[in-house]
Amino acid sequence: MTPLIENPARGEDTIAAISTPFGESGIGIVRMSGSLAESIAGNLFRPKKDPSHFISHHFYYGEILDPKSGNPVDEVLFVLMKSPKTYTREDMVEIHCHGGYFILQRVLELVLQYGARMAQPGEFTKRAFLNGRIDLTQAEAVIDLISAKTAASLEIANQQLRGMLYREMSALKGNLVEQLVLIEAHIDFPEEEIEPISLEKMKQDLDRMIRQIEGWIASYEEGKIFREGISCAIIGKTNVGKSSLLNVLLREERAIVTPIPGTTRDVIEEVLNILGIPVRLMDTAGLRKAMDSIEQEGVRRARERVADSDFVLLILDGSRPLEGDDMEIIEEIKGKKKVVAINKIDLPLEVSLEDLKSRFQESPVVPISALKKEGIDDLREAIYHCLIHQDMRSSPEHLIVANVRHKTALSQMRDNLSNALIGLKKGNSLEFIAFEIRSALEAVGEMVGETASEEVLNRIFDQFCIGK
Ligand SMILES: Nc1nc2c(ncn2[C@@H]2O[C@H](COP(=O)(O)OP(=O)(O)OP(=O)(O)O)[C@@H](O)[C@H]2O)c(=O)[nH]1
Ligand SMILES: [Mg+2]
Repeated sequence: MTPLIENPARGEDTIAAISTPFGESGIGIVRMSGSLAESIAGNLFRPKKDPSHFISHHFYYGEILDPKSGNPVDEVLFVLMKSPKTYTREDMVEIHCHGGYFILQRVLELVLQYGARMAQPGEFTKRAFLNGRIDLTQAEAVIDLISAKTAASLEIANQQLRGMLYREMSALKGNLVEQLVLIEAHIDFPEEEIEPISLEKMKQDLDRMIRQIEGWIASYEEGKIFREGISCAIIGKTNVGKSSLLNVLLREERAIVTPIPGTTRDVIEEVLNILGIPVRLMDTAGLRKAMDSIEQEGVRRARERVADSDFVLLILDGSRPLEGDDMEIIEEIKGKKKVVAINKIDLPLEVSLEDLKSRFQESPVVPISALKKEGIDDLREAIYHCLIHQDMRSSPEHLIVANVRHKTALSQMRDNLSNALIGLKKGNSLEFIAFEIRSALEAVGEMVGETASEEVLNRIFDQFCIGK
């Protein structure tokens, strides 16, 4: 091992952090990255069998000792990963300790004492980006991966982490550079006019790129649904089975269900996963002319939630003809995105499904029985398709944009390229066209991080946890 360094040279920037969550756990990991990582660890780690040198990417069993007292701090597994095949592309060390708060703190203190400095949030990933292992969109995908709440949001994050967005942007950049070179050649030699064929091809290429970018922008709205989830109020008059449906969807007896109209007073809120979409579902008081002040407040809150929610699940009781309260609610939520469930189909039907389907032409109408748990899968499907138009489950290779920063950059590119295309059609000066294409290229550079400002980088990496 390398000799002990008590006072390492300043400026050698080796970072360290506890990379596992705070609290007690089976294992906890202290991680370091930087040129001093190996020598710092060499002061503290005593392997069970002393190897002549540590082989990169191999685990060693041993102890962390406090070098001053010689006392053991913990029994650990140690791994050294030599640059460049590491997360940050720098030398890295991981010390796998027992996952106790004081153990990890002590090991961290020791590595800091021997020359590492505390890592900032996301600094390991920032180094991976600055050292060119990943682009900015892949760094952002790491945050999404860690915070993914459903399988679908995980899939989108993974797609981005594998570099799909980056590859599309690189291809786009290649195309734009080609156009720019052509245009600039004509700006430099104005006596040579662009041939009509080249001009036509340029227009076609721009048009194709604009359409492709527009497709990605459209995927943002749907991607956002997977990433951030969506809120949905269950509404209907009293006693139609709203609370029963909430319980069935949650697969637990969360809300009180009774045959007495006006059972639910307060709003009951739970998050559930509907085919990969995190849905914040709110059971509300039945809407009717309230009997007492508590119920009045419940109805007021129900209306408030309806107004705030992204879409509503309207429940009608199929075992009774529609009545005044139903009509009022239907009128109230006219403009709202909704799915209509006709409940209690286990009883003789008193409504016509055909009539209801023609009444709600814009929204799916699904017959269900919350009591017998019938039609619930159909309802889940209907909610999914009401929100998501392209089936992402069956096309994992279809690029989904799920980040507002990316969407903003894409909108900028689309606007620049549209201006360039219009300019070409109108016969504007080539300088103007070149300017627009250059602006689009800047937006690409900003998106993948080639030209992103320090402020943008800080904003992104500040969202990370320490140790990632
Ligand atoms: N037959 C039948 N009864 C149902 C069904 N769903 C709910 N019910 C019954 O209808 C009654 C009211 O159900 P709830 O789930 O409390 O209805 P709600 O809409 O939440 O009622 P409020 O909270 O009072 O507005 C209960 O007796 C349920 O068992 C169904 O699919 N079929
Ligand atoms: Mg209820």
